[in-house]
Amino acid sequence: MEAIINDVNCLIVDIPTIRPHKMAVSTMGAQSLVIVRLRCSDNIEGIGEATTIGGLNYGGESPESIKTNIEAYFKPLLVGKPASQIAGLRKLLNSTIKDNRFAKSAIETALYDAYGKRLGVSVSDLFGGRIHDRISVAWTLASGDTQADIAEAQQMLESRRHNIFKLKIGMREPRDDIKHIAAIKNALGDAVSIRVDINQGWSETQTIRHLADLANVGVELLEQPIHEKNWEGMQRLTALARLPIMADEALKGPHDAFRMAAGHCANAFAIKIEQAGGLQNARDMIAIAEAAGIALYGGTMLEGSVSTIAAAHLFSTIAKLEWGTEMFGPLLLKDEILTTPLDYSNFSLGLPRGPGLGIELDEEKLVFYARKP
Ligand code: MUC
Ligand code: MG
Repeated sequence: MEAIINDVNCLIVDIPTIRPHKMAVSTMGAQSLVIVRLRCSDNIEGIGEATTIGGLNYGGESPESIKTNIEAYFKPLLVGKPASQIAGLRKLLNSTIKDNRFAKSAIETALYDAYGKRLGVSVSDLFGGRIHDRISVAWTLASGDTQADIAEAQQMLESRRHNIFKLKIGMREPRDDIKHIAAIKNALGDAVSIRVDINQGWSETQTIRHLADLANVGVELLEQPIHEKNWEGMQRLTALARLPIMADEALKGPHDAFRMAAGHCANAFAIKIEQAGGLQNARDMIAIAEAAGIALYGGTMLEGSVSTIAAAHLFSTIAKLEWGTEMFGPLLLKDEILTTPLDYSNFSLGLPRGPGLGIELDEEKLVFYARKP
């Protein structure tokens, strides 16, 4: 008998970060994960996650709005529907609910998790099967202090956790940022790859002025330096061919990916399942990038373990992730909400083998960190 969706529940879980995470958009001291639990008539539960950065600092959806919208608008559409008809449910949600990409991603993740558990296969199997058992994972240095960043990076290298570092810049004067990057690169040497993310903090002219400096101090990739709507500026920066330019905030789904690819507005795409509106949209964006010869990077919204591993399942099925991934979100949090933490070792994240997402929520931790009304 066909499994039916019986219930959809949402929980906001607030977990402190291991240190303040400073970005041009906001400084984060805690992360709020919206955990979605989708109960089906065959007793299978699918789990998903929607997580934003700094409440409304990064985009139009906040943890609170995601929970409210799922409960008020998504749930009535989903309850009573066949749980395995994911394409049909996606069509229903997209035709009834505008935007809300993060909420849609959480629901779609939960549907794939439940479907995988039902069939006894992993989410990566549902996307064609994994090509990689492990994916490389960068770490973001964003303490705001150069010496603290160096010490943190050295610790990551010694423990063989990360050797690729993304630096968050754009809060200081550009010349101070360049000194900050140079000091970190000099201290760490050639064993590491350094990229920078400006989170739209610079103007196009500022970026043009400092492209050569960034390249000279060893930056390998420049992420979203200018405003997300300034696609022509991204196109001009890419055409300068001084540094590979990666689009992040500009990419809010397959339409953006297509238009950015057609306009030669980036050399690389940061693919984020939540920004994309879900796993399938992210897969479509990947296909567009592959067809256009645009390099791929697995991006994060500093998500917890559920969304992180969902994205990792998808990324494991991609033939070439030229710039690796930054699926380190759970490591930025002081505590883990899974019974078995994700496997971070040897500069990479290992994919679990179990059905669905292959993870299990720790109920006690959820109760402990759940936001109280
Ligand atoms: C972003 O803009 O890429 C990803 C890593 C990190 O530190 O911040 C995020 C968001
Ligand atoms: Mg970014």
